Amino acid sequence: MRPFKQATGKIESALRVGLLASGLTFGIVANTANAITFANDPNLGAVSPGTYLDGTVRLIPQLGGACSGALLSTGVHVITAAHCLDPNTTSGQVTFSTTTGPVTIGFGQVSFAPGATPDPENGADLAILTLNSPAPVSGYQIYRNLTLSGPTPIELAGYGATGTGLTGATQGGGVLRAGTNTYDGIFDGIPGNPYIFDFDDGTSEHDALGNLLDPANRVPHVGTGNTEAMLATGDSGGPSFVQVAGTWELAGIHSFIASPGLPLDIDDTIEHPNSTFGELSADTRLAFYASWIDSVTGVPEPESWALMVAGLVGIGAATHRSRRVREQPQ
Ligand SMILES: [Ca+2]
Ligand SMILES: [Ca+2]
Ligand SMILES: [Ca+2]
Repeated sequence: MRPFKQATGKIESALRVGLLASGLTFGIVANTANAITFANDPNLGAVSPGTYLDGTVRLIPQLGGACSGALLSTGVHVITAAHCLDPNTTSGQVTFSTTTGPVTIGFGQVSFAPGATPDPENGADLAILTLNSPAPVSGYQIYRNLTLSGPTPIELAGYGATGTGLTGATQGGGVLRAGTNTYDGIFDGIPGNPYIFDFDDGTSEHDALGNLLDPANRVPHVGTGNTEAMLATGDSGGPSFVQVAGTWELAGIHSFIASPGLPLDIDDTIEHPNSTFGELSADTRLAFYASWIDSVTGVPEPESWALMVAGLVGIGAATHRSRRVREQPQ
């Protein structure tokens, strides 16, 4: 199947407007507690401990406010959005919701992705925190497939604000919530090409990406029903997952929201996206940054293993060859 790729053009100009205009909103995302909004019921997505979502954390940076994050498979690294942290941050705390209650663990090291800035529009919106002690729950494997083959189902989570698609984010955060959506493509206009998805109310009128994408790649998709969810402030840094052979793999880290304005957005909030139906979200695409993630966490990349095996084979061949040379009669 042809790789599904977001096109430039109309979507880019529409998002540019939203991005530039919503700079203030990014600041709010980074510095206040807000949350995932849901199609109909703001309480629909509250998650109880004891599932794979236990690896999703609440992040309290030095500057105050709140974001979200996701535990990596090493059990001592949490990945989040770079824009959640002051560039000089070197410590802070994350809190896990576990079956025995909240567990808070400090971090004393911060690694920013190459190219990361406090502005998500520059891409590379990632940072990895090294915990001072191992997490009490299991972490996530990275989804390493770089291409999408059409709208891809995701589950997204975060500790941000909540509300409904009609109201946008209206209630404060601090509770872990999760819902569903689909990655509709990748955004060419930002380095690292973040995944993009939209908040659908089931109508083609508000199917933002079904209307905005380049016609050649457009796949109308009007949502996942009552569990359709959208990012709100405080969800920044939280995870989106793609299911692979029964396992939820960590595919994206929440980066920003944008409004395409009326009539796709149900209200006129192009300068201040409010997480209503018709808005867009972007997740930093971890497959693009897998090498950097592996270099920070110390997990060898699959390619490194392949190189090591190739190296061993090469040494064996060289030894064999030299022995044959030595054994040649004089
Ligand atoms: Ca959608
Ligand atoms: Ca849609
Ligand atoms: Ca709106």
